[in-house]
Amino acid sequence: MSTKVVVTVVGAAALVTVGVLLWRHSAKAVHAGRPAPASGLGDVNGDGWVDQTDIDMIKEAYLTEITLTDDEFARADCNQNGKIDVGDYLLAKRYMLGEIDL
Ligand SMILES: [Ca+2]
Ligand SMILES: [Ca+2]
Repeated sequence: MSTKVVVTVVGAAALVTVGVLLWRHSAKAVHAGRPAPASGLGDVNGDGWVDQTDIDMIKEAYLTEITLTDDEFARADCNQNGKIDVGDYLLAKRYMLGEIDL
């Protein structure tokens, strides 16, 4: 095997390794979140997870950029005071980070 072939093979292997590492990292990032509590609080979109998507929905609902359905509203109202506010945002975020339970 010539030096040129060896360098090419090693280079290709390195590229595949970097690609796999990047793929695994991005796959992990997609699943960042925490399984929803039995109450469903915080899991605004109802997919079984409290993740950044839910946090963003609470923020956007608070800023009146989106309108939630009745079910989404009930799950977004983490402090159960009948409105979407900063408290809901903080509770959902802290739940997602494992700091509290809902
Ligand atoms: Ca969710
Ligand atoms: Ca609330």
